Formats: sequence, C-alpha cells, structure tokens
Amino acid sequence: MLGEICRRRLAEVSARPYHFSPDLSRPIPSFSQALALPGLSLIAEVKRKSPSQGDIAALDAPAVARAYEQGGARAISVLTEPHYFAGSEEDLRAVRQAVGLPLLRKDFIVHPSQIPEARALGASAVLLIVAALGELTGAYLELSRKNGLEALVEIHDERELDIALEAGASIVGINNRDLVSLKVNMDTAPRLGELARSRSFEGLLVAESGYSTPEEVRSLVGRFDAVLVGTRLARSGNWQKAIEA
Ligand code: IGP
Repeated sequence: MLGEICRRRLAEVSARPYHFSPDLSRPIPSFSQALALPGLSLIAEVKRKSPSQGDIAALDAPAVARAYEQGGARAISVLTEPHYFAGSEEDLRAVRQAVGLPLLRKDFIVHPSQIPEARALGASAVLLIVAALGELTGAYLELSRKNGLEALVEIHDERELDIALEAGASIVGINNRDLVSLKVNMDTAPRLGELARSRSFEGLLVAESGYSTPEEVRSLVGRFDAVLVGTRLARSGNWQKAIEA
C-alpha cells in the first residue's frame, strides 16, 4: 500500500509549480513544547477516510479542530493527502486560522517542496515516514529544520528505529500500523518505545494508531510523551466528550 500511495503523491506534487518561500519570521507555536508538557499529550487528528477504514466521517476541518482544541488536545494533526485520506492543503490553511495549537502536516512527504509548503501553510511540524524515505530521512529532517519546522519521524520496526536515531530525530513516532500490510499490532509502540529508551534516546516519544479506549490510552502514561488519535475521535461526533474520556 505505502509504495502505491507514495508513487501517486510524488506524481501529483511534481506536476504542480513548487516554489514556496515561507516567511520564517512569522512565529508558529512549538510542537515539541506542546508534547513535552506534563502528562500524556493528545495529538488529535482531522481524518475523513483511510485505506484501512474507508469513509470515517465527513468533517469540516476547522470546526473539528476547534472542538479538539476546546476538548484539551495539545496539538492537531491535519491530513493533507487528497486521494486515500480525502485531505487537502486547504484544510491545513483553514485549521491554522481556526486554532492556536501547533499543527502537524500529516502527509506522505516524498518531495522536498512539501516541506517549505507545510511551513507556508502554517504547520509547526511535518511527518517523515522512515518506511517511505529510508536513508533519505536525515536529509529531509535537515531540510525541515532549515524551513523552521520540527519533524515527527515515524517508525514501525527495529531497522527503522536505527535509521531514525542515526538521522538525529528528536521526536519519534511509533506506528502500531504497518503501512505496507495495513495490519495493526498494539504491542509495537510499547515494545519499540522501550527499545528506543534502552538505546538512550532522550527525545519525545509518540504512540500512533489504533487507540480507541481510555484504558488503551492510559496504558501509555509514563512511557510516552504523546498519543496520536484519529479514527476514534473523528467517528465520535462528540469530540469534546471523547477527548475527556
Ligand atoms: C491515527 P488512528 O488509528 O487513530 O486513526 O490513527 C494516525 O496514527 C494514523 O492516521 C497514521 C497515518 C500515518 C496516516 C499514522 N501514521 C501515516 C497516514 C500516514
């Protein structure tokens, strides 16, 4: 699945003009500071559909983001991939205008232009997927920093953890979902989180995908700095109540 999504995204991105010069003097809220606050931080995701779930909810991105913010989320993830996730660059821009929280551009970053573009649209951070970028992860991380962005470096196995650490990632996301097979294994995040700490990783750890019950989320307290939740919140309709639970 991942290869198919990335190929399509690269074709789309490279077919349009790509000269972005974000105004780096315009301040943006810090993603890492929001994640480092005491307790487990919630990154709430604006997600309309996905390859594994199909249609999730027909969301008005800025309205949902506002509800997430009022419910206590500390950062918001906005999917900008159009075909498989029904997101858009416009969603990111609209959410930036609607809330004060730091925003993560959630996309398949496969072309350098997507980085300055993310900053110009108001993101504080970008997702870098090691399964997609491989040994280029470090170069994309550097490009992100040059464009005033932080990066959530996503891994889902030991080999990818090695690449993320080697690249100098300071925020590591562990995805319970394997993006190639789309299968979820909820042991992945705790297992690799522990492994990262045992290799003296001192940065921020984010657990990603498949969290739906309060118990599952609570099991992360003390082990992770943040959790990324999409489907469960998007489906709930009452976002505030879902976040409080
Ligand atoms: C959210 P969930 O199971 O709560 O909807 O998952 C998030 O982890 C998921 O959307 C995600 C994702 C990704 C989507 C994690 N990594 C990479 C697209 C690309």
